[in-house]
Amino acid sequence: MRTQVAIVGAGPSGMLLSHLLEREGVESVVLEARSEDYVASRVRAGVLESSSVDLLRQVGLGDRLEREGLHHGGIVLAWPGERHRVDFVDLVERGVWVYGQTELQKDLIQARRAAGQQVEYEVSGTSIHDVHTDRPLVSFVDAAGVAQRLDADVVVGCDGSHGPSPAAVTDRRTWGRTYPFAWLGVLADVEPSTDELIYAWHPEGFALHSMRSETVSRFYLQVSPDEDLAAWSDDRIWAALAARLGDEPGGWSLRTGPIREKSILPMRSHVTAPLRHGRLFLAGDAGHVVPPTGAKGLNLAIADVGLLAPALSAMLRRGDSGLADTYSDRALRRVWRCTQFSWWMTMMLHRHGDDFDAALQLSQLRWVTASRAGAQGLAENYAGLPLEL
Ligand code: RFL
Ligand code: PHB
Repeated sequence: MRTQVAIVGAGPSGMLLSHLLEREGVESVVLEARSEDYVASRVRAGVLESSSVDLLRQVGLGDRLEREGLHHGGIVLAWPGERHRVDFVDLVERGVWVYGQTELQKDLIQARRAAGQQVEYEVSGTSIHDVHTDRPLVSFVDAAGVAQRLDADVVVGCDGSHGPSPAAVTDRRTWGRTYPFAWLGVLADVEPSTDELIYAWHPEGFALHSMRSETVSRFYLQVSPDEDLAAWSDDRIWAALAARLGDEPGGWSLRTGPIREKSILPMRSHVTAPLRHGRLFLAGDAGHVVPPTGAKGLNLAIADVGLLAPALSAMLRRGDSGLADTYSDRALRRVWRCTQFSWWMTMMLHRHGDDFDAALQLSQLRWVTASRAGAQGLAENYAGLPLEL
């Protein structure tokens, strides 16, 4: 097989890149290790920044998002006895959209299918070769078990943090942090008990109340990284959520309902640089991972491919490699901003250390909610910065 851009990974970064390239008149083939059903039903992120939504709208992917997505003008920060709204629209004149990554993934799959895009699902043995020549290639075994070879002008690794492409950047430098806690994620068929997301600090650990629709709620609880999921019955989950989110007789109360899915997610920060090695480029989680507290991972994946698609188009259609040469530096500026913000939100909200750390966290929460300057910093980062920083 031969194409202009070989894309490894059909998650949001790979599928959106393929969509953007087609609009630029550049052909691609997408290779994916999992099945289409698996990719379309993975429960993951839920929050889109306004710049992500602007990009999706501009390229014809905003219709269902605008119909079914929930526009939120702020978030609530809570700790025992206190609840404060951070009003993004007032502070930075933009909000965010709650729209599940699953839904965006379905929109991407549908748009690529309508365009006749070649996506090879259930491939194995993906291996990237010759990235220092102008004819790089990807070898793989297709779903029928036949060995294949895809020749391309450029290969883009959109294969997440466990795929083969990050390791193919042999001169890379990496930075990382593994946090001493994890999230227990819960999806429940119950009407949300709040209009906006609640991020709660609590002596027993962080809790987050998010949502997917008017009938589906999403929750997270801070747990230990080696937590046994079997130790968390539905009753224990609801009791912990009620306590940490601040359910009080006569005050705010948590609605409960059937739990559809629960899983444990490790939390880490990780950055790889550069995001280019010869004719191999990295985008999305293949280049960087953030803890989910700042709701940035999916947005960074969207921003990366928003920078990469015009760069590849200029390189492959006009022989102008200027934007491709600066892609890594431009993308990494935003990656480090979001890495710092995600680390900061994580360290402010999760229980760790001793009572001194807890007192510092509470002081910071009070400042961020009482001072306009403090709140504005959070709002500007959470609601999203412009594509180019
Ligand atoms: P993905 O989505 O991991 O897709 C990579 C794809 O590559 C495939 N692959 C291979 N394909 C071919 N050959 C191989 N050898 C391959 N190896 C792997 C994989 O099967 C997969 O389909 O990366 P991408 O596209 O870069 O997208 C990144 C986002 O998925 C991720 O950053 C977000 O989900 C992170 N995240 C959140 N981000 C936000 O912006 N807002 C949020 O609210 C938010 N919440 C979350 C999150 C991530 C979570 N989890 C589970 C990690 C909440 C959670 C719980
Ligand atoms: C989600 O709804 O899955 C979600 C929302 C906000 C976060 C992380 C995850 O910070």
